[in-house]
Amino acid sequence: MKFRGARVVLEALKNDGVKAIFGFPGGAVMELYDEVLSAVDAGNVRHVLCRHEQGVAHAADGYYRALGEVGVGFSTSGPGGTNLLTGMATAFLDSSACLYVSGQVPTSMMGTDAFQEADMFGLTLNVTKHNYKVTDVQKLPYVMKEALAIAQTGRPGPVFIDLPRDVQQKEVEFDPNMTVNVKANNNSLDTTKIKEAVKMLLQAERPAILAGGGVLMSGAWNELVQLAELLMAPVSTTLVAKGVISEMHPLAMGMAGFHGRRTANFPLINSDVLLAVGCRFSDRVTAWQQSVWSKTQIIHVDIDFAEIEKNLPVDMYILGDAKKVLTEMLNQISNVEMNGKKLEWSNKVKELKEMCDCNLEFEDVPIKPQRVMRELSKVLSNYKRHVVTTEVGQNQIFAGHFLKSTHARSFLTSGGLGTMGFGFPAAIGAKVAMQVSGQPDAPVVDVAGDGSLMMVCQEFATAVENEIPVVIALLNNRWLGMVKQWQKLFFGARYSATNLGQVPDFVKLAEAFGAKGEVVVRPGEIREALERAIKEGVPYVVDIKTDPEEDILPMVPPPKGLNEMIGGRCPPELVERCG
Ligand SMILES: Cc1ncc(C[n+]2csc(CCOP(=O)(O)OP(=O)(O)O)c2C)c(N)n1
Ligand SMILES: [Mg+2]
Repeated sequence: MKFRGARVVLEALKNDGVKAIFGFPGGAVMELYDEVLSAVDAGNVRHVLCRHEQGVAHAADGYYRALGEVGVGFSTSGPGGTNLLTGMATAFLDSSACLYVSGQVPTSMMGTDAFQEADMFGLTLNVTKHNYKVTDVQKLPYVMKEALAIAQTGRPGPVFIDLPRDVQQKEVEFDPNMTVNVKANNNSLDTTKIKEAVKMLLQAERPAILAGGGVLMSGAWNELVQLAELLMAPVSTTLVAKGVISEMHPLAMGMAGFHGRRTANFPLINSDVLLAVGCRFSDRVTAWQQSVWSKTQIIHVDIDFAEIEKNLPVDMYILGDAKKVLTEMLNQISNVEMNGKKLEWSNKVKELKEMCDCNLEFEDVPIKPQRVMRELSKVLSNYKRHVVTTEVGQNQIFAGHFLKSTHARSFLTSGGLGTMGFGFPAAIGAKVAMQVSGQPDAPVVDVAGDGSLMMVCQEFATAVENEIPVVIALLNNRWLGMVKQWQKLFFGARYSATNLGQVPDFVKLAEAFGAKGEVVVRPGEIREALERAIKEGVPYVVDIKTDPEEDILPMVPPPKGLNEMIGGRCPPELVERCG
């Protein structure tokens, strides 16, 4: 069939099963948006008009993270494209499969500093897995197919297409069954190495597992839990992988890293064999002293060879998709005898976990953020499927520590780039994902900070207008709390530019957009307010006045290692045992 370029984009998306597009139009995508209208009218796809292209980018990312299907975002050229960049970098650092398409000035005008011309190809080079500038419509069908495949094959990542206006207008033959050849390094597994790794883990006295985002992306969470149970190995997760093992599971130790839990860090550096799956040993996880990791023999499983020993030396690596590798490990596990001492270790870490499951029933006013997480966990435990997103700052780390995530793809956060303003649009994307996949009643809650929410509060309009009932659990401390915490701890409490002063009345703000909200000042009111917000079925902000003096601790102070955490409310016997 012959189509104009703009239609080819929509046809290729339909062909790939894409059910939603997030976008914001403009002069350079007039044809593309003309085709969006036809596709929407034909019932092929839903289009969500966001109110800022950063919102577009994060919403597409949130959609992917919640559903595991490619997130798609459209923008116009120039400022539309540059507004996407932060979201693209966010998706890139957390390996989200997204496809972003921007319009571009006509090919005849490229390089003339034409109106709304920005070199998006150049600008996106370093924040995408792959990018294209399509100047010949004949190439567009293949590019569309290949771009979708690259985003979703192997280690996922965002792909960008720069699409000049005349390429959208010209016609080309489109064959929906055209095949593309995208190679991923997940084809042949090194079974000998896997056998050896299984042997090491079975013979270990103190095995441990560190699970990263790769476990989510490959859908390997069941295999992970099965392996952990067979090995009696505690599982710590990175921040983005929260939920790959239910945090109610006795072997789930929580979020690791320099802002992580003592109980999650302890097994990483005190195990004799550590299996790290789908993680990249980012500086957030390793902290600043790598030598403390040298006591353990590390087996690193990753799909991306570039991650092997990029950040931390390892003793063995296995290249491959996490699900395939873990499945093969499970196949081989009966071959070797188990080291009997495992039970002792397993009981010890379980004991630590229980010790660390501290009382969060704070009655204080202003409210302690820990109490909010406790109440939110309780409310969400009534819903088998739910999604929590976070902004960035203390709100994110309080959620990382104290929210009990119970299933995969239920905790979406900007781990790599740490982008304030991610949570709200990502929640919108996640809720759309729930809606288009037949789970419209799954609650989606953004754990927000006041500073972060102000960066993207125009998206209330998106949520209201498109009937996307997300809930914002706002930890309103009137500060850029995390930066303030660092100033308190490491800069002699010299608070430079972190007091937000007069923050808006967030309930009125929500109401101005047609959303709803309420203020919560007492801990006893949190749960009912959250329940009301979820049941209301409209975008809803629960504006919780929290204590600006409550820091999120423990943490590793720079330039220390994971064994030197400071602060926190952990019981002294736990501190003594974990360090
Ligand atoms: C876009 C962006 N700008 C600046 C920062 C640096 N930063 C990290 S946390 C933080 C404070 C966030 O404040 P708020 O959203 O109120 O969250 P809180 O820490 O108070 O919970 C800042 C400014 C960032 N992460 N992202
Ligand atoms: Mg704040």
